[in-house]
Amino acid sequence: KISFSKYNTFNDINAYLYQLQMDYHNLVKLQNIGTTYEKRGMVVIQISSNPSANNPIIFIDGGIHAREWIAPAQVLYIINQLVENPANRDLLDDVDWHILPVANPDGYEYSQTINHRMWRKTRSQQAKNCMGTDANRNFEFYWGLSGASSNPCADTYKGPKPFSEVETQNLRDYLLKIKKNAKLYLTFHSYGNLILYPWGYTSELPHDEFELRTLAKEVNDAIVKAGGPSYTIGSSTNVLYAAAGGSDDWAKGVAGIELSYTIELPGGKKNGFDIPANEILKVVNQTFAGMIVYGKYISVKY
Ligand code: 0X9
Ligand code: ZN
Repeated sequence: KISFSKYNTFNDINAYLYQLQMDYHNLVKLQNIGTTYEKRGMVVIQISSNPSANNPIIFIDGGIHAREWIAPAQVLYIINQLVENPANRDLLDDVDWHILPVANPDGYEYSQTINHRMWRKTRSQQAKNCMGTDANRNFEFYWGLSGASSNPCADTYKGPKPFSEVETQNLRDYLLKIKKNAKLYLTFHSYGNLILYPWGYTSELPHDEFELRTLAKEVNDAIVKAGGPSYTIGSSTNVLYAAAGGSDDWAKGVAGIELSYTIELPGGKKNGFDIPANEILKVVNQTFAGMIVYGKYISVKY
């Protein structure tokens, strides 16, 4: 029931993951990494053609921000191509892919209800009349230092404390569990055509900035070659703004996953978050060309 000519519901996305586990049981394993504030299950799909090989892991998530619907669609397409398109089987030879298509399920579902299209945060109760924390300000790495709000009613509310949200706790605990083998962290957002790398909390650059930038350029070249837009490349702070507590900074700074990127996908013409449904497939297919580059890079390096 999932499709790339409409935006799928959280239930349809999860049902698809369970279907893949049944149809491709030698390739796919699901891992429930915990439940959300509203008790939805967060499911990671592990895709591996050789689970005993101790391969390097690429971890991907989408939908940390509820309204950025193209992100779960992109991540779902990556899953679809890795599992169901035999032409991509070689991408599984030396790399395992662990993928969380919807990192903020409560928010995603809420943004699909009437009048709440622009919801960004989680759905936990924070004040009498204000719900939600910005999950991408809630990670414990220079938490609250820059670009985050202390106002529970604000869209960039950092939360009452680091990892106050069960959703960010679940993601944290899973990444800590796989960190030994995890070599690349990719988190999909929208919009703006940006390939961002740390740091987001400071304008200072990481020690391996050259590698982060060079790989991003190769990814962009592949996307452009596939007919996609050209992405702006740089550190989050320098390209966008300073904002501490993001998952990308935490993945690199705490979990030690040195290659860490936030990809801001293309936007739509009117409302930036509303790419017309009939353009989803084009966008996610163009971006997938970049995933091939990431996959090859990790398989050659490790
Ligand atoms: O502000 C964000 O969280 C991201 N942009 S968005 O428009 N999708 O909200 C950018 C995050 C970049 N990374 C960090 N600041 N750590
Ligand atoms: Zn976002």
